[in-house]
Amino acid sequence: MQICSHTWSHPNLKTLNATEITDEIMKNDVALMKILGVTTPFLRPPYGNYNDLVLEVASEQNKNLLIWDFDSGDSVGATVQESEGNYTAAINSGVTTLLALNHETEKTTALILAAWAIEKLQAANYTLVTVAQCLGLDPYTYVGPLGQRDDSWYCPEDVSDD
Ligand SMILES: *[C@@H]1O[C@H](CO)[C@@H](O)[C@H](O)[C@H]1NC(C)=O
Ligand SMILES: *[C@@H]1O[C@H](CO)[C@@H](O)[C@H](O)[C@H]1NC(C)=O
Ligand SMILES: CC(=O)N[C@H]1CO[C@H](CO)[C@@H](O)[C@@H]1O
Repeated sequence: MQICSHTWSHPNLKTLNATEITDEIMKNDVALMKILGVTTPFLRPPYGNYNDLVLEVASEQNKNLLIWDFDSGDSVGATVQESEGNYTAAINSGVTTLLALNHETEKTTALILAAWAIEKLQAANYTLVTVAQCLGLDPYTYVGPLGQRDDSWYCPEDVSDD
């Protein structure tokens, strides 16, 4: 497991200015530091959306952007069976690496699809690694003690769970 950033409130970063992008990155960094005691050098932009400004601000904030090259389809309505078909097609195509997009917020992904995919990929001799392991980079730029929950721990109600 490796925890990365996905921004604070899941916006389309292409629609934000530099200040707003910085705020989205920093707020989530503060939360990860409080909850887990880590700083991540990786960020997956919501919807996979980014532009030159996003790249520039991410770089200033010491973040590498992560993009997938395989989509299980779980967040856009694929059933478990359809997602399994997508994995099987990818495996059968002979690709040697897969950076797979899945959403644990989809209950069936967490409870059924993930276990199925792990078994199939391992049976096909894929080695499962974190992104950091794949790139030979450190998973975190800082690892320290967990924070203690206090009044500053809250979630705004408008945060999307996608
Ligand atoms: C960025 O957008 C925010 C909110 O729309 C606005 O208040 C702020 O002035 C903008 N900052 C810059 C530098 O354009
Ligand atoms: C996986 O690797 C093992 C050991 O090298 C080999 O026997 C097996 O045929 C491979 N399986 C596939 C599906 O390539
Ligand atoms: C992202 C992706 O490839 N999704 C496909 C998964 O499988 C379903 C059903 O075959 C397709 O409709 C999706 O396009």
